[in-house]
Amino acid sequence: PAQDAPPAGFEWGAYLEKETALAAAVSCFRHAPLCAQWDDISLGMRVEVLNTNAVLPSKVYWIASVVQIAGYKALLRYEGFEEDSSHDFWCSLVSAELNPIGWCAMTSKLLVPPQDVKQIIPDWKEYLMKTLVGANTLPVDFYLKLAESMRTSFRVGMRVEVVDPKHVSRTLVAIIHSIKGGRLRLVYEDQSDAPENTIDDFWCHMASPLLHQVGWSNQVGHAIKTPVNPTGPASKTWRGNYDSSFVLFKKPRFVYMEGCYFEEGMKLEAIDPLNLGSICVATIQKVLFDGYLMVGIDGVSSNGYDWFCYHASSHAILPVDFCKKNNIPLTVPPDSDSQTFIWEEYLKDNNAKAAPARLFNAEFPGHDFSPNMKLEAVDLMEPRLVCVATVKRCVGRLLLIHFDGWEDEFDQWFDHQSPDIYPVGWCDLMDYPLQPPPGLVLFDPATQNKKNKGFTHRKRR
Ligand code: MLZ
Repeated sequence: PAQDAPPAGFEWGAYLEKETALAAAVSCFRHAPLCAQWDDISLGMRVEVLNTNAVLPSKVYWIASVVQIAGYKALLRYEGFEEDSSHDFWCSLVSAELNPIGWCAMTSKLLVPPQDVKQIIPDWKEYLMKTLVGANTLPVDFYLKLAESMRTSFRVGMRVEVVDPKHVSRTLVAIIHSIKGGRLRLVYEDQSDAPENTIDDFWCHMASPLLHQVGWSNQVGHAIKTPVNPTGPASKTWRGNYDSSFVLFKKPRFVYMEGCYFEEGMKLEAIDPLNLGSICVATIQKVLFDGYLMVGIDGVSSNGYDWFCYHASSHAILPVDFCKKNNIPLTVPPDSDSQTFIWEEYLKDNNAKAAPARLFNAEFPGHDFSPNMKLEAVDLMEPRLVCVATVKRCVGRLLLIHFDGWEDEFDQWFDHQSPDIYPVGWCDLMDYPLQPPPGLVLFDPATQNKKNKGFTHRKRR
């Protein structure tokens, strides 16, 4: 939609240079298109690209080498400029503007050296022969692989169940309205709470743990807001064409629920679903089927409306003392003092036991993220927004993500395999609007004119 047009002016290349920062590599993001192919992309690789340094009436091309890689973006230098970086330019490696060596010959395009180097090199043929020996180029099936990795079996019109952001302990039925880059715009079937002339919607990635097939809530014993009365006003109901079938959804890792397992009342540490930058003292409030758990943050409310469903294999739930061991400030209940909080005493005072550490998913294959790396990350409190962001801390598999230009209060913890973090250049590839750091671009209609359509954060606006 027009109102979501990216605010002109943000360029990753210039921004990275200004911040002297590196971008996390595409291969860090398991769900990102071409993740598995990224080993073939290397510095010094040669490509054929439009020559913008020419004064000819028709389009001509030239060979360039990759001098820097940042996510899906590359800094290119036309062949012939050698050590001269003054004409370097950033380009997307996945924009189809780059072609393998040999493409011009194959498609009868003209290769013409840039205006500014033409004079100094007398014999181009010989020059290229020398410089191209042993050089890599784009794999021939690069764009085919790209197209393949962007395919999805989700379809517009499918009905799904998704967490109710205004009431996170229950789900709602929603319809897939559109799909972009694997992110789904979901429109709730029941629009009776939507203000006049607006549509209540929600964005999430198709691999999001918040998304389920129709029937899931009943199957696992999760609360669901009863679908609207079908005789209600038609304008207040969105109708889907068909139910999402089970096969589309990534099944969480199997957990044994027999024997020693999570029990109601056990204490743990958990990422606060409504304040994703804090890890809190929490309690297992209910054990559902298929390994799902309802977790409540201690001391926030007692009505159960913000109990949150985490799977037992989720990396958002952690054993007691996780924060202490990792030097992370633990958020304690309002009537406790974080300076003096000791788990052992808290458990005794509350006559509760800690969930045994062996029940938590400790699988960690390792990752290549490190602090200060830049990426594009979803603001999960307003999941329509994909923002310019930085890895602030890495603690095991968890990443603390900072949104550039926003206060630390907006920081959020993500699992390194979260489907909501993307390489630099992902928005560009998907034609999805990227939220630049505020202040860097004068006017950003996407964040300034829209009301929050996501979760109600415990503290922030
Ligand atoms: N309504 C919020 C939007 C914040 C978006 C931040 N993303 C990192 C505000 O303007 O405060």
